[in-house]
Amino acid sequence: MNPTRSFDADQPIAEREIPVYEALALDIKSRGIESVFGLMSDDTALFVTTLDAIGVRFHATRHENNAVAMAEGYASATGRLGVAVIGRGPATANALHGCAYAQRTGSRVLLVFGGSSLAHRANGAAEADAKEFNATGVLEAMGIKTYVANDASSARATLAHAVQATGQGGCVALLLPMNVQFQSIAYPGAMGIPAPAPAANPQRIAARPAAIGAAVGLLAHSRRPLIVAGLGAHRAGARRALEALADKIGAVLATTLKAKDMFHGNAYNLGIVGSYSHTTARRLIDQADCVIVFGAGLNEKTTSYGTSLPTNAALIQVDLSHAKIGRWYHADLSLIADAREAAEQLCAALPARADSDKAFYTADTRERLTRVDMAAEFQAANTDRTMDPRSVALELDRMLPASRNAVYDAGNFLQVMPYISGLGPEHNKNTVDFASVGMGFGTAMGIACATPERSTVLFVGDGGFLMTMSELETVAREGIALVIIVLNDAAYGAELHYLKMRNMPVAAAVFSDIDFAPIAAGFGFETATVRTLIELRALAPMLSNPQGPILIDCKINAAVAAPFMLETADHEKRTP
Ligand SMILES: Cc1ncc(C[n+]2csc(CCOP(=O)(O)OP(=O)(O)O)c2C)c(N)n1
Ligand SMILES: [Mg+2]
Repeated sequence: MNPTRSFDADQPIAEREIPVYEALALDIKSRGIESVFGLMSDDTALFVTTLDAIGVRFHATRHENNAVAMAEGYASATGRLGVAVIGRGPATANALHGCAYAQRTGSRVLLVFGGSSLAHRANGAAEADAKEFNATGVLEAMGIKTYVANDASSARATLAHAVQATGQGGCVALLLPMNVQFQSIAYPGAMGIPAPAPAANPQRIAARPAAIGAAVGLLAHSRRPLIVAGLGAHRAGARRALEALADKIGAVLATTLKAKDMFHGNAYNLGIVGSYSHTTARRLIDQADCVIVFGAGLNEKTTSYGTSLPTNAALIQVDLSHAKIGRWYHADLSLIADAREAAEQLCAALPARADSDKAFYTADTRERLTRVDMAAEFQAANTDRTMDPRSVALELDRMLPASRNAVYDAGNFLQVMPYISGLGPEHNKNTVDFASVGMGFGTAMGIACATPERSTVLFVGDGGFLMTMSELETVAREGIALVIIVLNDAAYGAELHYLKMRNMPVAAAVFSDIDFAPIAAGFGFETATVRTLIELRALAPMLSNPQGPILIDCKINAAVAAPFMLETADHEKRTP
């Protein structure tokens, strides 16, 4: 690469031809893409260096999975295209977990991979490439549409097609074989097609009038309706429409875990349905005589294996996807529609209801909900050297800035989620789409990069942290102001409880008590090790306005099993 060359996507480079990788970099820039995430290999080093040189910032991670997670976090926080650039062969193999995860989130991510040269396959003469790997086969098997830049003359068009395909949501892969990247082509100027912006509401599909009529008929008999909203409803921008519908029919409002805090501030907000529910919510949900579900798949986590919703209540399920209707739970009536559109249709079609027919809408319900005290939901199990994770969560909830993004890895510690309040689903990122451990750290870095104006806090177990802690270096090098809360039970807590509940020895799931703070301090983090709530409270000045990278190693009591662990074990006992 000639360092004196000026890179400008809109200027014809008439004087000579340029390598394909450079043309692709210029095209990426011309689409308004400002950041890419990755870990370079020999086949992508020139490409990412060129991207960075022309002003498309290359954020380098220390593991490929975390680069893909970072691109997904960036995409989910901005609604823009997330781009990850990953090497071929072993690097691609390293990234596959992240790819499977990102694919399941539905975020728009372009996965650019290097590829072995195609030429030697044609003439059988080129040297062997130990990194050769059937990436297309693997990625397609994972359900990821994969484009290959087969030759220099069509490479730019292939990039354009791949970017275009991300407009449908989800991940799209683009393979760039080395021999194609390094050929030269004329570059008459940028293709000038911006990356497809996500439509505010891409599919505002209305429900069939007959289905609305049937739903109105069911709701006419309901005195105590419950509205359950999932991430689909949040993505459809349905909050106001659902609140208006609730108000009209006297419904209480709840969400799935993924749509946590969607009804934050509403007087009839019950919080989360399922094992994360508080006692008051459970009691009110039990009284519901009709449940209307918007944009939620109703998996066993939401329904607590079929026990969290009253079984005798009629259930109306609203979803854009036929495949989601009745998939995991029964649906008595289905509306194939956009959540917001259907809520508005129902609101318009339903007759006004007298206050006396809104059995949930009483001063008593409102008072019970304002009196909810999460600290009274459990008996704190603090010990001399460890804290109850729920107490830690309640303390942190008070201490961390109110305007924050919370990102969660996965494990037994996820039981802290209901104790940490949030401003809405867009500020809570739960990375369990693939039930993975290890997607939290990268995602949190991507979200923090995308939204530097607000604090991003990663909640991670010690096991998930051990899997991804190489990224401490990335946070420090990139100057990402991330707060990492390690919920350290010195164990794979989820497996520990899994084994314990089945009367098996737990030794293989237990670690030594690792002190992570000095390790993070070595990377330049501000750190603390905390064993008591008093020590934790003393960190208020550090946590109330975090400026640089912070890591708090919270030693928590491994004996506290998450309610969802107990539910799974109970379900197993009930199922032959
Ligand atoms: C990639 C991956 N590996 C393994 C698992 C199985 N698994 C689920 S939870 C868990 C324990 C995670 O430990 P930690 O991060 O310390 O959280 P804890 O359960 O202790 O709260 C493991 C190993 C998984 N879900 N994903
Ligand atoms: Mg643990």
